[in-house]
Amino acid sequence: MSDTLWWQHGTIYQIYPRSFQDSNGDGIGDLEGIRQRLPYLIWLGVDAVWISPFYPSPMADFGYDVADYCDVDPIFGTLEDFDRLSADIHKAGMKLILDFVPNHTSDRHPWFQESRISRDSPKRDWYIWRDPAPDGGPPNNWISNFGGSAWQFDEATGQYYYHAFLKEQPDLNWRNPEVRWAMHDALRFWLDRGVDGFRVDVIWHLIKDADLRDNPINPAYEPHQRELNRLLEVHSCDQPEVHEVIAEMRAVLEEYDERVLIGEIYLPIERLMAYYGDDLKGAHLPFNFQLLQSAWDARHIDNLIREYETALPEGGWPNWVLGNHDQARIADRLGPAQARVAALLLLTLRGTPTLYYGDEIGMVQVPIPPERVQDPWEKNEPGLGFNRDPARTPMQWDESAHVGFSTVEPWLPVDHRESNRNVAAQKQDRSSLLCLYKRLLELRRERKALSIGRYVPVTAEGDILAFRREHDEERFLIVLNLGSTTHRLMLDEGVRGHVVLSCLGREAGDELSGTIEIPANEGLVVELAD
Ligand code: TEU
Ligand code: CA
Repeated sequence: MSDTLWWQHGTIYQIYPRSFQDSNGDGIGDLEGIRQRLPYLIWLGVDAVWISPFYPSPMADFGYDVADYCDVDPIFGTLEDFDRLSADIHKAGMKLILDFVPNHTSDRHPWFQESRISRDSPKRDWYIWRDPAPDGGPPNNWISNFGGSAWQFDEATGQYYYHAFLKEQPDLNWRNPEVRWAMHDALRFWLDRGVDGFRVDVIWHLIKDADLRDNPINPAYEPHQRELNRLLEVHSCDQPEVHEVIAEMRAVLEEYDERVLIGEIYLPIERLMAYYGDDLKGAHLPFNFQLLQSAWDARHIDNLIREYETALPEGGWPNWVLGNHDQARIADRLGPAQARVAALLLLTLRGTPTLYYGDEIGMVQVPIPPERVQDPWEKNEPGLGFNRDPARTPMQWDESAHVGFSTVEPWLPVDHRESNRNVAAQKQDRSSLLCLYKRLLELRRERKALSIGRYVPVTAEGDILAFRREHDEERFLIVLNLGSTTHRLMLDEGVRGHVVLSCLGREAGDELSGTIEIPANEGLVVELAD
């Protein structure tokens, strides 16, 4: 497909490396484990692998607290392991995307160690240090994403430093050009080693208000919400100057061929679009988390697809995400029947799909006993349902004691509740969710209309969501029933087609015209005839 780039027509698969495959029997996944499982990803038919952070880290936030941007944590292996993995990924014709965490470092990073020594340290201004307020308290009212003040007092120099996440994750000062240059060098380190792109962690956080003004109170705050929501994040993120910083990062990638810059951004559609940048010089793909955050309602989702498509800047490439390591598992949220509908939706929408490991076998939230909680957010704001561990449990390869993930008890519990919720069982069963994913990925590769074709909205009612995808002579109608009763959809006069793929196993080749019945939980890919 030479008219589009790999990150436009391809599918991205996210691996949380602690939980994909353990190769050395310590109960924690590693790079060599990922390499051993590549045949699975090739069989499945994804095009690119994004690996969550594996850099040296004290693991206060499981790798999102980086102590060295240019190495591999011994838990995950070595740089040699990385090179082997990268070589095998590329040999298979796949691409490799790394997770880049530029907003903050670990408090053990040598830069921060040096920064905290004295107020005159050459690295002092690499972080965000401020004097206490007149009453001795924190410099402003900003709240950490994981609860509590976002400021930590440091006895040694009598100042506070800012941390949008844990106190073990001090924020870098991206207004300082030295910080930018150092981080650009880290990008080049991996680009030179052959990585094909980056998913940039909390990219909308990089620049804060120059005067660090207080955030306004959120009048809609309710006590069951995270503490962060007490305030509106008006001054602590999404500042206009961030776009210049992103354009500079993008320019570093442009020194190389066909690399991709993906931004992790939790913002409403209209603010998200700014992250494509002026003249599309920002992120290639500002992550679109709409499906993760919306009620599973056909009318609602229809609206948000239209809204998103309409809001895209000219030439901006869309993308869709169904799950990640911070969110509850999609199959848990929707149940097994709608998880199939969701798969069909993700892989037929216009735009690059990102798939979270395990979602293709319908992994659900795994209960975590209190004594095994790992997530620092749950430890900081316990009992409110924020624990991210249930969506980060070991990949379920088979039915053995440690689900084929490890030879020992893994770092998080494994799920044994369903005997067919694993790769081995679902590979054998043509009606499984895994086989549906595989078939969808195959179809998407075969039929250009489904990957790069136009999106054309179709009017439908009730629980039915419908749209068309078109490219040259190829035309598909996608019809999904997001509800639990049968609905009818009237095809326009003269329109006919045949079923290519069905969530409920309806015969491929079935001819359709006139009024079609769509049972509960059905999803159809219909090829239209002219
Ligand atoms: O997540 C950023 C982020 O905003 C989430 O923590 C979000 O607040 C939460 O999941 C609710 O939607 C990124 C990483 O993906 C996450 O794992 C890290 O903990 C965080 O940044 C800090 O690096
Ligand atoms: Ca291991």
